[in-house]
Amino acid sequence: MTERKRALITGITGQDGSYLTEFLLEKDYEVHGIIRRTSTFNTDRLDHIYVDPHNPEARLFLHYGDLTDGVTLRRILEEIQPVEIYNLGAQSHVRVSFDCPEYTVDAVGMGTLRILEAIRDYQRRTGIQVRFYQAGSSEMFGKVQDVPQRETTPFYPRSPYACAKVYAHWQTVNHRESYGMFACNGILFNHESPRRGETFVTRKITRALARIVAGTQKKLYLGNLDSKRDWGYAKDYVKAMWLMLQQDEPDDYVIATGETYSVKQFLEEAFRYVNLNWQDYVEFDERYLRPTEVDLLIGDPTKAKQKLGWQPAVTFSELVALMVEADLQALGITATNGAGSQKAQDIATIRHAGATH
Ligand code: NDP
Ligand code: GDR
Repeated sequence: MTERKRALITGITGQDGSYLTEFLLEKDYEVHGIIRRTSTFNTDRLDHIYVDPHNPEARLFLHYGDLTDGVTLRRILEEIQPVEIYNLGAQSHVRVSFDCPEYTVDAVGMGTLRILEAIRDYQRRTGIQVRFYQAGSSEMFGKVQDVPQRETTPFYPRSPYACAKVYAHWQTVNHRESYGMFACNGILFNHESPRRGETFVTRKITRALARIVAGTQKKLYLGNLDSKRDWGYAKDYVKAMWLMLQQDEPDDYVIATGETYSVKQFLEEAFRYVNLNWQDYVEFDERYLRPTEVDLLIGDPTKAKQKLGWQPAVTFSELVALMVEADLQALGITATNGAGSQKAQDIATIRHAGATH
């Protein structure tokens, strides 16, 4: 009998961490995650799959730690002895990174270095190889230089968050080349879901829309509506992370849909789903503008398609439908749009059978 694979995930309580955990549990992994101590529970996205660790069937375990605390990271690595590490932890909000640049860079940039160095020492001491995934971002491309953006497109980061991700990217490459580590960078374009953090623009829109339909919110305040993003479905994207670590050689991959839509188009699509006109509800608030904006992101996922056999399953309009539907359901509102509702259910049940949002 082969031994069960053990994975460690930083950022396990986040959108991607929760989907990746489900994915790995389905593949019979034992999954360990690092969580931060908070004054209220922050494990909502994991509660449906969490099993009391006293239960012999338990395969999901949580450990207190922080990417800014290298000693604890090392201790957890030594204790768990994982064969795969997924570094998803980050202060991941671009606008907030302008407000808290030093902390953002510490967690995102230095945090990655801390894990890489811990792995390096662990491997040298034990001779056991650990495969490492770094959660890179399309934000690293920043100012438009090349369309669509691919693995060879130069980086031009436009925020403290993106600058830190560029550092983490190159440090991962450097550890791969210096020490022969199996370390991969995923360069993931925006990916969303009903579990998306409430302050990112897609979820902010779908959540507000549900409240507008419920009659508990009148206006939605947003910033720049003209920026364009390559939006995919988070559940599709965590599979790509895993695929990268199953290859013979470590490499870096762009993960994207290859299509781009503006924030305005997202608004149109979402409000149309409930037969409302977004112009009647959306107001501008300069608070949501960034000192420097990323205007256009569109990725070329050809390499991932060819080498990983990966491709997205959910289209832009299906994604919007899924998110709107989930936020409506959360407020107990059903089937405002019969056809759309059926479509969202089909996506959830057929393409991603058995999983919950
Ligand atoms: P989320 O913001 O939903 O989750 C971030 C996770 O990181 C949370 O679990 C959070 O914990 C944790 N975290 C934050 N700060 C620290 C810290 N100092 N130490 C340890 N953990 C910390 O992000 P996503 O799930 O959307 O994204 C996952 C990763 O992928 C991030 O690194 C993000 O930058 C990157 N990325 C995301 C994309 C996207 O479109 N979603 C696209 C490209 C890259 P807590 O719950 O306690 O706050
Ligand atoms: P992004 O996502 O910055 O692309 O980073 P976000 O949803 O925050 O912004 C997308 C675009 O929408 C515009 N926008 C607003 N954004 C927010 N959050 N709130 C608003 O009110 C608002 N109004 C307009 C923004 O200016 C921007 O142009 C996400 C994060 O998940 C990163 O961690 C990840 O690396 C990248 O995606 C890829």
